[in-house]
Amino acid sequence: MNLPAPPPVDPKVAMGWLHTARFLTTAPQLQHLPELDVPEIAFVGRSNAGKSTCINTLTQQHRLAFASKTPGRTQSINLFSLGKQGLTDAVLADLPGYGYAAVPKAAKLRWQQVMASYLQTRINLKGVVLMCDPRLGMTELDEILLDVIRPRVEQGLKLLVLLTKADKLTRAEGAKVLSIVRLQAGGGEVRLFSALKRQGLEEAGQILWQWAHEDPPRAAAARPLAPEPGPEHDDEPPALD
Ligand SMILES: Nc1nc2c(ncn2[C@@H]2O[C@H](COP(=O)(O)OP(=O)(O)O)[C@@H](O)[C@H]2O)c(=O)[nH]1
Ligand SMILES: [Mg+2]
Repeated sequence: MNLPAPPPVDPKVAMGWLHTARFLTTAPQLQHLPELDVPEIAFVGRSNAGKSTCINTLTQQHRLAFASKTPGRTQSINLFSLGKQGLTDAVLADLPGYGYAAVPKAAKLRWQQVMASYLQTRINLKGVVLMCDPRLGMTELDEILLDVIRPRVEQGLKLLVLLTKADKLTRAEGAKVLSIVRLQAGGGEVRLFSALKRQGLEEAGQILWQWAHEDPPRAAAARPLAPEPGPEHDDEPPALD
């Protein structure tokens, strides 16, 4: 049964939520990742696709994910917490970029394996944001990644493909690449995105907010800041209902 789509969240709410991002931890290997019971949203893409710039723009924190001119450098999974009043209700995971030619082959293969097992086994993974440079389109490595996550996407894992640096495309080029990648993204959403022009920014924020908030909050996640249960009040007036 298909439930009607909920109304989109106010973009101000979605962006305000993303702006709460703060560094949580860095994990050089999968076994170093903390077990979490809040929804996790992973950012993946080729080196130089604009992933760090995208994360920094969405979270409005210009050094959260290091945008760099030396691609292939980030070799760990970095987690960032999201949520108001210090309460973590979701986590962003910044995965190492792939496909950078100068990275030694053994290191490349190791990272492909780490990434694949992360995407296949991370229990609280709720959605994947795949960033692609639309001038390259979906590359072979992007396709491999989509194949890796396809079984989970069929079971409800969310997918958003962001075609980055859209400011470099004409309107016609943008429309064309959008229609091609929509066919390739089987079941995922696809949007044009430009950090430079802030194109598609709020819409991406709304999609991520929706992913993180469509299930009722888990009691365990909300516990740290929930008020202690007070003593029963015998003198309270009976409820008028
Ligand atoms: N024109 C343009 N360039 C961008 C945009 N986003 C990123 N870039 C550039 O693309 C290059 C790679 O960006 P970066 O975020 O480091 O990519 P990453 O390797 O995927 O993390 C940098 O030179 C950025 O300045 C964008 O929206 N528009
Ligand atoms: Mg980067």
